[in-house]
Amino acid sequence: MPNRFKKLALPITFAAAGLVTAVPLAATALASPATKSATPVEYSTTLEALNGSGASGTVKISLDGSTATITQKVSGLAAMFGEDPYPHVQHIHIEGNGSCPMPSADMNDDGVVSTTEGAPSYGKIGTSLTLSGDTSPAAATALNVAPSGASYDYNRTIELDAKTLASLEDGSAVVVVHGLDPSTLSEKAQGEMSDIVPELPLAATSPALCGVLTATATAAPATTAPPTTMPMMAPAKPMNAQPTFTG
Ligand SMILES: [Cu+2]
Repeated sequence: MPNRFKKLALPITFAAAGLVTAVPLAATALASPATKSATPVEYSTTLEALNGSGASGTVKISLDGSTATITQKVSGLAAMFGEDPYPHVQHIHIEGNGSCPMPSADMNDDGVVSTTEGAPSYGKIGTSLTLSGDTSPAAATALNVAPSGASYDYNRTIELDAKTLASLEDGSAVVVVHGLDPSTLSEKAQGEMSDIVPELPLAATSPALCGVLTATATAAPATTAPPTTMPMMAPAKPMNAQPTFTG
């Protein structure tokens, strides 16, 4: 890279003044990726119940370049699927409206906003938040690597693809956790099969939690720490001296 830069810079030295401005531009372009990876960005969301699941949760994503450290806590989800802990497939959905669907998204009036019916709001699957292995959309309905049970903590560091990263940046990345307790569904919905996995009941794949990821903070670089602490320390002196002033 330095070699290429020298070759590029040489002809520019002989060029007209107008072209010289290309040098700082090129330098900025080379420097920016390093700056980006040195300053992790944090995204987070509060997961809200969908389809009357009564569940709740939080998700935090610390992003360093394309490496995402995901910290998620959920509770109140459907606990059992027959004899087994209920598997909850979960994803970062992308390229939708960057929102969670309203009950009015239920197009077939079965009382459930299915995964497909919610898609105009939260978009398609960008990343599968699995316990291990594949995190691509191909692993979207892999029940054996889905977190399970009514409550769980999910912690995993994964690589995000370009599409998911782009949606995080433009505010259209949405976390969706799937899997409803069938007994809470309407009679009509209880008799239906899943819109995305035909061999499963509708309840198994329908969304139970949803939250739009927003950039909450840029991890403070060490250089900004002193200015932040200085003003906080300054009022401490008058407060300590307060008895003298009031007396
Ligand atoms: Cu999903």
